[in-house]
Amino acid sequence: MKNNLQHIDSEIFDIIELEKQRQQDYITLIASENYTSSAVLAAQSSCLTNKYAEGYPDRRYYGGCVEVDKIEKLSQERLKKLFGSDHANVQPHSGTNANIAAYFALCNSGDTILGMNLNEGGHLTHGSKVNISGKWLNSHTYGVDSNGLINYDRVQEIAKEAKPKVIVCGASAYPRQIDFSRFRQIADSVGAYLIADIAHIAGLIVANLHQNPVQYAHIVTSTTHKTLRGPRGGIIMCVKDLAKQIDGAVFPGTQGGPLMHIIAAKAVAFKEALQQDFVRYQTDVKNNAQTLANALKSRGLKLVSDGTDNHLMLIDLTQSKIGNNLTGKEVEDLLFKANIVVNKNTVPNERRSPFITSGLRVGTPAATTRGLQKNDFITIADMIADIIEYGQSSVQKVHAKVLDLCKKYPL
Ligand code: DSN
Repeated sequence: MKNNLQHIDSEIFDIIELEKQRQQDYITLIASENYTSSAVLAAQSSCLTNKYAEGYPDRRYYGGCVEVDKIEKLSQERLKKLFGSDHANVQPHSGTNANIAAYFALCNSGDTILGMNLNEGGHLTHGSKVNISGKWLNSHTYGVDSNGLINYDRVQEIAKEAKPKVIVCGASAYPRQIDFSRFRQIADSVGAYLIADIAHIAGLIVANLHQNPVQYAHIVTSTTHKTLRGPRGGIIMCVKDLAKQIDGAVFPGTQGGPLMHIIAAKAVAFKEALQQDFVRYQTDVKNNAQTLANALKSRGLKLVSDGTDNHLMLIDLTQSKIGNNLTGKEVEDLLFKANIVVNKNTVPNERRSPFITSGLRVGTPAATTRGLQKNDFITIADMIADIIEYGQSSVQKVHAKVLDLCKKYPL
């Protein structure tokens, strides 16, 4: 029998079915994507989407919030437990919203912030001039050195000159550990607040595979759908003293009604992340990234910072021994034809536009969720290297191998 969606809107139903098949038939190596559990999906598509609940538990602007209050409280408590934080706000609709609210809590228009340069691994909301964080605030940036690493002494010098009110650390494309405690020392030395954006590495932090910034940063922001494997959304944690400011900056400062179905799905994801299995999964993510990185290097590909100690790596095509004339966009397109999905990415000292780029960002969280093992990641490295080395002529062969792999690991 046709299900309701199929009956009412077969156009949307059919496209969703096609996307389901695409997800089944492609290997996802986009470092920021993952597959949620069916429990998360169930909460996300529940009747909670029907409820308005502006405000916070026990302090709402609408009636009928008894049940959603319980959900938001559970979500907050689980999040606090997961990271050991004093205060949690689970309402941000996304990581971007979380960061904007964090600035809104601390800054006035025109205040100075210091964040990581977008081209060298940062995020749009860390002060990019095309984002509200770089337009509404006076943003300065730090980057990486010639080895692809954050040079903390240099960050200290820039902070001393810029005198920021806020330093933002965390990244979207940085393959190495981030020293949050050093960032806090730098922030303290110039009297700045420290915001740590852990969107990419949140899962690794939960599993104790990366330093936890909660004890160092005044505010910690994240998404919930990357390594954390929850629904699409954002979160903020902070020290007690800033709790009121953060809550006010999220609602009514920068958002209206919270998405209660998503807040429930976040709670489910936090419960899953509190299980021992989650630690095993994160350990696999990290080990698989190292396997992939080493195998790519052995084929002559150059990785920014020469490797990884988290879930992602950046291939620098300009420095690699193979595929030297290809751009990030060309390789992304060729890999897509072979059913491997990655994203082109700028590399340090990038000469090309963000639409073309000289690099690729590759990550293991989604494929690890799918169940791929160490040997599969060695195979994937060879497939990527074949595409880069032999171009179009290798696409058909790699495509057939990818389909075999996808069949072996159904979603
Ligand atoms: N777009 C995300 C990523 O891919 O890293 C960051 O917001």
